Amino acid sequence: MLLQLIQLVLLLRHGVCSTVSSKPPSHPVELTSLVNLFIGTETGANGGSGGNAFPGSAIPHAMAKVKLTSSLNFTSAQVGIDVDIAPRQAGYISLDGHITGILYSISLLHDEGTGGNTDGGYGNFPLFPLTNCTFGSCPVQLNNRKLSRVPNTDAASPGYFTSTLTNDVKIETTSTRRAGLIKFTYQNHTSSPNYIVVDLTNDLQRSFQGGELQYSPQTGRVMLGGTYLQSYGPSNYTVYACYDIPSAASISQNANSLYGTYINANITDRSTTLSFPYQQASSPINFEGGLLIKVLPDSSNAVVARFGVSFLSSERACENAENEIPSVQHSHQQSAQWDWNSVQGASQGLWEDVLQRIQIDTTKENSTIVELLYSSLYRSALVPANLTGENPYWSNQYPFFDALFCSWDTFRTVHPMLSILSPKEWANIVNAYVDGWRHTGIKGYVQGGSDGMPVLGDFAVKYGKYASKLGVPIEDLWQALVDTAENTPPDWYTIGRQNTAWKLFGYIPTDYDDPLSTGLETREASRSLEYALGDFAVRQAAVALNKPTETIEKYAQRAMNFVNVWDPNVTSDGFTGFAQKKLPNGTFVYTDPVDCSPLDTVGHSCARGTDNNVGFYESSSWEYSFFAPQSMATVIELMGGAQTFVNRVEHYFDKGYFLAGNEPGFQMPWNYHYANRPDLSAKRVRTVVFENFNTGIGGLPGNDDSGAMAALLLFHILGLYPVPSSDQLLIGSPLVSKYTVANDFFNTKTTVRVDGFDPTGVQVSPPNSSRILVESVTINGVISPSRCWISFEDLVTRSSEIVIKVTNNIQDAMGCGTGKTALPDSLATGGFKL
Ligand SMILES: *[C@@H]1O[C@H](CO)[C@@H](O)[C@H](O)[C@H]1NC(C)=O
Ligand SMILES: *[C@@H]1O[C@H](CO)[C@@H](O)[C@H](O)[C@H]1NC(C)=O
Ligand SMILES: *[C@@H]1O[C@H](CO)[C@@H](O)[C@H](O)[C@H]1NC(C)=O
Ligand SMILES: *[C@@H]1O[C@H](CO)[C@@H](O)[C@H](O)[C@H]1NC(C)=O
Ligand SMILES: *[C@@H]1O[C@H](CO)[C@@H](O)[C@H](O)[C@H]1NC(C)=O
Ligand SMILES: *[C@@H]1O[C@H](CO)[C@@H](O)[C@H](O)[C@H]1NC(C)=O
Ligand SMILES: *[C@@H]1O[C@H](CO)[C@@H](O)[C@H](O)[C@H]1NC(C)=O
Ligand SMILES: *[C@@H]1O[C@H](CO)[C@@H](O)[C@H](O)[C@H]1NC(C)=O
Ligand SMILES: *[C@@H]1O[C@H](CO)[C@@H](O)[C@H](O)[C@H]1NC(C)=O
Ligand SMILES: CC(=O)N[C@H]1CO[C@H](CO)[C@@H](O)[C@@H]1O
Repeated sequence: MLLQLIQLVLLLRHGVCSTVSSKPPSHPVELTSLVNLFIGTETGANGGSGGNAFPGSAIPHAMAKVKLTSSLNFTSAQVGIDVDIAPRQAGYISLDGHITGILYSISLLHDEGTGGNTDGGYGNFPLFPLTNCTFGSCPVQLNNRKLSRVPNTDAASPGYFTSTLTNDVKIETTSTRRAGLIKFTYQNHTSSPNYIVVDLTNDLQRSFQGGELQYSPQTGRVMLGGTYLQSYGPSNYTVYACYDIPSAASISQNANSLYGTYINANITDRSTTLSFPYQQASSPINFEGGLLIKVLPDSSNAVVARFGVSFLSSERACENAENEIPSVQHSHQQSAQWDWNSVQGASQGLWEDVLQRIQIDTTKENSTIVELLYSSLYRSALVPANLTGENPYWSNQYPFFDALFCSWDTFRTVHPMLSILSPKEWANIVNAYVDGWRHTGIKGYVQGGSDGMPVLGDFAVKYGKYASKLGVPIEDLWQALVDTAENTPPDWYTIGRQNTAWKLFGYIPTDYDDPLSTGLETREASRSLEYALGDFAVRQAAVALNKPTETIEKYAQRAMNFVNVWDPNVTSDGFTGFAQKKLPNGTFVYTDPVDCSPLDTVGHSCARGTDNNVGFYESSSWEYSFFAPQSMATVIELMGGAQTFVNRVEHYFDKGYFLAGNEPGFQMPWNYHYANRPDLSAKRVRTVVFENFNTGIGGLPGNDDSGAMAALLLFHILGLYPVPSSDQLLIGSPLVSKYTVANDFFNTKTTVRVDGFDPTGVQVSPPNSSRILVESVTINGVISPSRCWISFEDLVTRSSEIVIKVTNNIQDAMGCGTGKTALPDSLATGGFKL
């Protein structure tokens, strides 16, 4: 029943969005046509950007309308091609590389712009088109079948991907949430025998541990399932698929050489099953297995395969395919068995719906910025992916999402962007976080800290009052926060926090054996900083949800604990005072502030390694010492005052401690705001944007990190930066002259217009004559006392007209304004009022 409803919704949307005549009049340009899916697809080898972006077809995480089950690690169907050159975390890279399979990548931990195994992962159940070979000797194995792409044939738009192989087979893909269509056009091979390989064992990293394949020659249906390793960490997962290839069925009678399974090069004629019992295998496995089937292209030389995927069973995968892409009746052509245009049109319609939440005059604004804006908006809505109804762990009425593990990447920009543009989808995702807490005891997936906390705190602040309308049980959310802040799970390495130590010491001591729990004892300095922000999230939720004053006060105090890892005696490059690890007895342990920065010459292992040489997770003390967005005034004081702070930010950039692609540095170009120098932020944001982002395949400064980089660029373009778990957004001068943001929960539209917008400011280092400095911010006709921040309420909760007046006269733009509320809030100076 419910699944039928999804289909209805998709078809309905298709009816609205895919025909030219019914295009919404306010959007004469199809915004999907402005998305460049190849940004960030350059290889990470030889100094390339390695954005690991995924250009294949997918729908947004956020669109279908049915509620079913619940949360941990996975993704929806994403169809793309895979190449034989690593690194290739997303399977695809632009430029060279032979294609080894056309497949759907089903990610568990990551799916878009992530690190992990450089061979990639989740490239399950590849298909591959072969032509003009003799059945028994067709090159079915990965290294024998691989082929190059015809140059310049890769193309993609939201919901569609195509490429052509050097065997002249054109590939096209489109997809729904859990299903999709793959079309092979055997262009010059109408008279040659044509085949498709269905590969069971290869998953990019060759980590197959067991599984099954079953082919039904009467119907052309292939049902498969297998267990594979995740691309990161030791866990495995089991996934299922169902392929329908009717053009094989039409010739699949009992004749020889029409179908057969293979093991390595050995193809067994008319064998229909493969079965490998689960074996704890260390990859790569030493055999390959799959199915070879002969296909009969239709009158346009095409063969279409429909697939469904599931994490529950292969039968379920078939149901998903049937429900999301039903057969079309009375069809004469085989390839018209399914309505390709309807599927692609529906996907495009869903994307159009996401993209129109930011409206600009696409013909008037700088075309590079337009392309960056919509491409970023696209990528920031790919994940986390919606696996509602596919939870293999438990079942209840709550939604289930993957990629929550990447909260360390996404809490800073992806979730705040969702809070502005996609409240309903965000509520869904927040529900999945809360449900993860319900079922694993403690919410949050740990990287540097427990970064589900700022996400939940942010939701409480912005939507706490409206939570029931959004379907989020807000008291459960509150319990999830408190539980995560108070209780220590037996093993806090994967989930939760080391709260026993945190509460006992007010920091996470190094070289301390916790008597009650275990975990990886490392990165204690940055964990202390992150736990302080986590407690700030609880404080903010306590305020928003009218909790007792003592509760608010308790977490406010703990949010200030970041000062406990401040060692005033450490000096680096002439600057004094840095965050450091600390022993239980209070003695600091020295980490060179340069360690794990781009200038680190030692090459420490800076991620979650088992060593404990450095105190900081994936970043340096040079960078992390700035990390206390809840009380930047305190950081300024610790660093020796506003001028020293400004000098220190300048030095951080000039010396090269900044790495644009690393999350702890996201706020750095905006930090001048806190020292009353928004003029410097205006310049620095432009340098950061234009030195690190562009519309090329190398246009990302590193992994897209589940859309974190995309959402960051969006904020920079809009001239905004979100303060975590708060209703404040730092404001600067945007890179477009006017934009409107729409929110479909509050039914609001806020327009931000730049008075005096100056196109010469849209570059890496604008001349002094460029009007990029904010002179005033006027909200609904009233001049704001601050030109450094605006509130979520002004931008989202009500429809506003915001006018940012810009100037090139520094005298008119010096400082954040007058009065106590001019500077953005800090806890230590009485900010974030009750
Ligand atoms: C996830 O999918 C479910 C089931 O189709 C749907 O109800 C929900 O709205 C989706 N949520 C998002 C954020 O895509
Ligand atoms: C098919 O292969 C045969 C034998 O290798 C070759 O002679 C023929 O030209 C090929 N046909 C096509 C269309 O590629
Ligand atoms: C989710 O990923 C984490 C990190 O790899 C892993 O420890 C955990 O077991 C995974 N959970 C499931 C249910 O697979
Ligand atoms: C791998 O999969 C098997 C079979 O599903 C399961 O028994 C085993 O616990 C899994 N191992 C890990 C490390 O996830
Ligand atoms: C090929 O597979 C068949 C059926 O499994 C088997 O009987 C035969 O020995 C295999 N041949 C080789 C060369 O491995
Ligand atoms: C800093 O150095 C001074 C002088 O050596 C010493 O008295 C003080 O205890 C040190 N402070 C810390 C926090 O280690
Ligand atoms: C703290 O402990 C360390 C390591 O045990 C020791 O070297 C140091 O002297 C102690 N400091 C104080 C102040 O007791
Ligand atoms: C848009 O901005 C980019 C980046 O500064 C610049 O290179 C380009 O010339 C601008 N385009 C137009 C049409 O002004
Ligand atoms: C631009 O302004 C900066 C700072 O106000 C000043 O140092 C610099 O000399 C100016 N450049 C020019 C070309 O006027
Ligand atoms: C080698 C060859 O003949 N290639 C042709 C295959 O078919 C496509 C589409 O009809 C042509 O564009 C190619 O030239």
